[in-house]
Amino acid sequence: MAKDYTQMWSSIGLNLKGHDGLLTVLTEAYKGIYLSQKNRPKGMDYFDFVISEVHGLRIEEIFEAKKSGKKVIGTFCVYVPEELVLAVDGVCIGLCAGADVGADEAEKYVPRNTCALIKAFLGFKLAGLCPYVELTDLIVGETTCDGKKKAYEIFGEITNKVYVMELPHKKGVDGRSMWRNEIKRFADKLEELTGNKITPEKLLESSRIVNAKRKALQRLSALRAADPSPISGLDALLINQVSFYDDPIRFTVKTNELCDELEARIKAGAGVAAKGSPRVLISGSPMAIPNWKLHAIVEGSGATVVGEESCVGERNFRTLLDENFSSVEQGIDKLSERSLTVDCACFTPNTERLDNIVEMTKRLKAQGVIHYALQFCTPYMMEAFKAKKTVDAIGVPFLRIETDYSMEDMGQLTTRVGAFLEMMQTRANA
Ligand code: BJ8
Repeated sequence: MAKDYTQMWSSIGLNLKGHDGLLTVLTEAYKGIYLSQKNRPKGMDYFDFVISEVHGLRIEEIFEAKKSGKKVIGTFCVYVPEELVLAVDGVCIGLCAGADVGADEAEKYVPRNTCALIKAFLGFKLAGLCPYVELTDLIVGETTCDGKKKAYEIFGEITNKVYVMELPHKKGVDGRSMWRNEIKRFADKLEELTGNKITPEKLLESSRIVNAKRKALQRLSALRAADPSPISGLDALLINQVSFYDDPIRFTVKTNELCDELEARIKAGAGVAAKGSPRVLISGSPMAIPNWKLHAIVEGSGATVVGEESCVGERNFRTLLDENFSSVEQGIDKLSERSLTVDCACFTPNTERLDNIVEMTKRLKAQGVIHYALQFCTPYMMEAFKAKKTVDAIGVPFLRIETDYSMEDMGQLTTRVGAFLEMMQTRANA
């Protein structure tokens, strides 16, 4: 980090010693996993910079935004519409955490057998290590999986700023109408919090900003279909992770610039691996920053990850919002319709996800699918059964992995992934 931010971190009550330790570990991990990659696009310099300033410059920017009267809204789920936050001039920040931090503290509140993502967001707060949580004015939870639902009650007691949206678990008429009401209630809540009225013009403007971000991510995703892929899965994952907390307009510009470079690479036949290298699709639970574990194993074993069927991946940007509305009420209808196209395993039935796995496997020319579930993530662990059946039916090899954020199983996972890639190649060459 270029600047000394100690004063800023201290003013928001971070645990300075623990925070220094965290940044040291993160910097080392980033060097080892990211900066050691060969043949990276030049456009990744921006994302490297963002990571190097993840608790520095970006926090300073958010501080400045707060000073100018803006409110900061933290979210944990792609069902929560960012458009509404931007329409009240708010700053929207994803708060999911992807590192094994503060688990001992978290386990004083939640059972050991809780998924790592939940333990990490509780752990980061309890250990005083997350500047984003400290800067939020409102933290938005949602009734998705049972673990999150109950964890938000605890998080609410700890932070006093949790607001929960009730997400249905079926997409029938009643579910749709309930979710539409919830989005309206959230819009009212944001207006009350910020004192800003949502107008059709503001909602349209914010919809264009978020749609432009989605389009840039769609473009990046499409380019990964090239053989060889012009970008590593690790770098693409990082960009998706950064999309949850960077300034959306700047992020879109930088992602599009990177895509221009990737298009030139494809034209020149250049990529991150040799043409014909093994290609893998990863499908399942979201990988919050800095969870790079599985991608690092797969790419360290000689394959390229060509897509993420995940919320930190296509589930987040697959569908654009229909901007054809002229009133706030119509806009809310569109927001609710769009978000219900997201195929989270918390829904039943959830056949769209199976269709999307097949579509992505074919479009991205993946020769194998690795199903990734965080340990104790019941929705995705359960859905792995149907995912396997679906992928088996199209004759593509399938590997099911359940893991957490610890490094203890790295050796075992590397062996399993290595054997899977060998089998995948044998089949591809048959
Ligand atoms: S739309 S995937 S972001 S809920 S990993 S906490 S599901 S036990 S994160 Fe998610 Fe929204 Fe669905 Fe996406 Fe629970 Fe599983 Fe933990 Fe999870």
